[in-house]
Amino acid sequence: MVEGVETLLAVESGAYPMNSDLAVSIEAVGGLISARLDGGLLFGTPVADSSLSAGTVAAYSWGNSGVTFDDVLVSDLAFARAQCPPTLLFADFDEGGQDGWVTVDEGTIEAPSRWSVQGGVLRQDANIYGPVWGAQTNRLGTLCYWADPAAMMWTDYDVSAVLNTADDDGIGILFRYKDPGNYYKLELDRQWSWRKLTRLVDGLEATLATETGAYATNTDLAVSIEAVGTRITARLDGAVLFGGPTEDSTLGAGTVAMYSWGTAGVTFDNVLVACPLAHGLRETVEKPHLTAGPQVSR
Ligand SMILES: [Ca+2]
Ligand SMILES: [Ca+2]
Repeated sequence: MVEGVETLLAVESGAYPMNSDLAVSIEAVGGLISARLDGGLLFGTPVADSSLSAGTVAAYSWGNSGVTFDDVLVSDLAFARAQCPPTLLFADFDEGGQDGWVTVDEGTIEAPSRWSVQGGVLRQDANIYGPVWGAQTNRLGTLCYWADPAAMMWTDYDVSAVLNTADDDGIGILFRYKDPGNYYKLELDRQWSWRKLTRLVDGLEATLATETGAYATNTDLAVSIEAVGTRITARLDGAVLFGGPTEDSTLGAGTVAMYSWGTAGVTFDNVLVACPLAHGLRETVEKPHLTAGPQVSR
């Protein structure tokens, strides 16, 4: 609401359970707003808006006779993110084309890749893959990495992006990418129904975590990875994958890349790389103290 004029910034369908404690949080950092309900990111992505830059908080009700608010907590994220700027990279591909992004083709079948920026998203439209059809490990796909030299020094960060495909093969995000032989990869595969966290060091692949599970086609998928020290936490639509964080100390720094394996037609949007919240504060922000409050009447 600016000067009494309302603008809709984001909307999605979804109800809330009645007579239940709801953990609602909003993170406002610079021009990015992240809203969460019970820890899950709403709208699939942080929302960009810079109209209002300062102000207090308020509790709100519309047509609710009997709603309670408790444990209101406002934390200073400028303090939490003091180790580095809050936003290292935000790419919405709405302007500037593919500037700064460099592609690497690993696979040789149905190559080359076809990366482009069209309609406000980064696209990859070739079915490029390798080394053989049906490969479950040592996959050779295609990647597009953020080639800023400063990004090669990034150590601890959250990377998130919105992925969408009508195909059913490998899609994902690479992080702490140093060169084509050294990086971490989170890959999701619908056809074979798995998610994998792998490590490539001097060209040798190791699987760090795996679980079964597909992904929805023609649907915006919120994929994120938090890499802090040796702890790696991957999320799909806000839900933590692999049952919790994975520990690995091999690769300490590097940039991010978007990834495709045998997927003809995948889009990437709203790539956000930000400093992770200070350890402990994330728990505080995402899971406010859920005390047993009075029952809410309707
Ligand atoms: Ca966009
Ligand atoms: Ca395919």
